[in-house]
Amino acid sequence: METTLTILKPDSVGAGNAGKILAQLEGEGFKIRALKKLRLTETQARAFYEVHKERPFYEELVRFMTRGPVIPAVLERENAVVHLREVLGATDSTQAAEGTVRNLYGTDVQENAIHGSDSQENAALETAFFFSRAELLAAE
Ligand code: FUP
Repeated sequence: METTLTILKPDSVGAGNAGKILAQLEGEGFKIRALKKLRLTETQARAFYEVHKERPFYEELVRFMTRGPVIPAVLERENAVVHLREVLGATDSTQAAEGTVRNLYGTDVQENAIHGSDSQENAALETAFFFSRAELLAAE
C-alpha cells in the first residue's frame, strides 16, 4: 500500500488543531503508520526545504518551521500522495478549497498548517528524513 509523509506545522500544532487534523485524515481513509512530535533545529529545517533555498521566502519559512514543535507522520492509503495533496488544498490557505485542511486550519501561504509530499519519490526521501527503518518497523 502506498505511503506519504505529512507534517503538522508549528501553527496548527501550536493552535491545538493537531487532533482535529489527524481525525480528518483518518476520516479520509489514511492509516497512521508512524508519528512523532519534535522541534526542528534550524539546520534540519534548512535541509528539509533545501529545494527552496534560492527562493525569497526561504529564511522566513525556516523561522516559521522552527518556532515550535511539529508532528511528522507517515500516512498509508491507496493513492496516498495524490489524495493527501487533494485533502490539504492549495499551498496558499486563502486559495484552498472549502473543507480542505488548509482552508480550515491555515492562515496564508506560509502558515498553511500542514505539509504533504508532492511525489512518491519525495515521500520516500521525506519519510527517511524523519523516521529510521527501525522506527518504521517498530510502528507496524
Ligand atoms: P506545497 O507543496 O503545497 O507545500 O508548497 P511548496 O512546496 O510550493 O512550498 C513549500 C512551503 O513553502 C509552503 F508550504 C509554504 C512555503 N511558501 C511560502 O512561504 N511562500 C510562498 O510563496 C510559497 C511557499
